[in-house]
Amino acid sequence: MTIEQKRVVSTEIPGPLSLAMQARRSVAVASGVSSTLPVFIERAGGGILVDIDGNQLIDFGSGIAVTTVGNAAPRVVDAVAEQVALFTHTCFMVTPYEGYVAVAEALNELTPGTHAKKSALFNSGAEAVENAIKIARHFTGRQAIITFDHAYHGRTNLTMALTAKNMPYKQGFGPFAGEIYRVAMAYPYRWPTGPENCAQEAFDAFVSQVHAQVGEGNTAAVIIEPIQGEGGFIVPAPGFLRLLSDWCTANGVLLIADEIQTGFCRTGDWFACDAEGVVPDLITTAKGIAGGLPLAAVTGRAEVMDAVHVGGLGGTYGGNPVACAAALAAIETMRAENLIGRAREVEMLMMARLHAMAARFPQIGDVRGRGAMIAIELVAGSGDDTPDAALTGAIAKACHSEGLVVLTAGTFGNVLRFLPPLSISDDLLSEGLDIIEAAFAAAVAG
Ligand code: PLZ
Repeated sequence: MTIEQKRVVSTEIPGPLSLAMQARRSVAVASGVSSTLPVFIERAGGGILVDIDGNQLIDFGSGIAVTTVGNAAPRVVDAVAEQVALFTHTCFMVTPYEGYVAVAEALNELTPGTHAKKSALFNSGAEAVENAIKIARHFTGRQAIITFDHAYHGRTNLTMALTAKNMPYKQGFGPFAGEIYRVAMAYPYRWPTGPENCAQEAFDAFVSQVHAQVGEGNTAAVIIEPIQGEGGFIVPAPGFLRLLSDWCTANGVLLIADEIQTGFCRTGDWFACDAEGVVPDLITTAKGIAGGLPLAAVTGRAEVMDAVHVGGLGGTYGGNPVACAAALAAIETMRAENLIGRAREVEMLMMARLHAMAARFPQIGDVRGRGAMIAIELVAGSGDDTPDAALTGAIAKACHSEGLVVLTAGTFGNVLRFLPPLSISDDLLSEGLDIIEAAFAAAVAG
């Protein structure tokens, strides 16, 4: 069923049917699980989400960077239907099937580097990160893991420990896993001596901190998002990833790139590391890999992946056949529709508009990101970079009531981030940007 690619706001948002459903939900669903915008969705595709009140919302979220190929993308729908009718599950650890192997082959081919690689499949991003750490510790015989300010790696115990932000992710959930050490991120916009010094100074601080507080010889891995996601789409200063990668190689430390949010065409490359020519030892993927079905992976140097004893990795559902069929169809869609090229077009369109807005509104302190992973950081303005979370929330809310789904992010809650599906039209993109601009004009005038 095709959805007309048009925004329709025919009720208040949320509408009466969504409000009634929300009342039902609040009785049945644990309140710790929250929703950015409680409109209940009935259908979705292209760049549109259709709610149960018949409103058609423009999607600048992709379910947090998941539906890169679009919601209910035709190839994904067909592949899932076919697989689900054949068999739904055997458990790869009991009796295997081809789809899992084919996804591993695709990952080994598409991820950065031409060396021999192997993959293992899991269900969620957090589970992939957990397994990457298990593998890194096993291979190196070392325990310490270095993570960064503003990092996000998940909500399980080990990944909470890796994640930087307390509220809402960690508050009251400790104690956290040990042997995790946090260092400063090369965050150009907020680097004290200016963006031009950021890469080298952040790297120097990293080197001395690891040496003094951890010991290179105790360090199993450095884990980094090549563009930080939940932390606010922080693009590390150019050269920082390369410096880290070289240091890791020189010290027998593994570099783990968490490409769960950045991977699979999102940033205008297959993977965000590609833009800097950095080749990580291990890479974690999820989200965009399977067009909305739950699938995640660890891919890495064959000798690292094979260091773990037989039976040491696994899980009941990891690499479920339906999710694997979806992933193969999503990857085929990315190739056939040149979604790398499409992400770059989205970047050009969004960047031009957002830079123009930043010239108009001093509260837009920074415009950053790559491909269809773009954000603006909101501050007090006119030379004052104090984060403005209240303005960020107000603009997000104004966009929501106009039928545009936008997400916020950032350690200080002052980042508006845009993650449209790559199936969105230019018209919807432009209309979404018009809504954002109008929301700014109204908020800063008021
Ligand atoms: N690593 C880089 O972005 C998930 C989290 C939303 P899971 N990001 C969205 C929320 O509030 O829970 C993410 C990520 C990076 C790991 C993860 C974790 O992936 O599939 O949510 O476990």
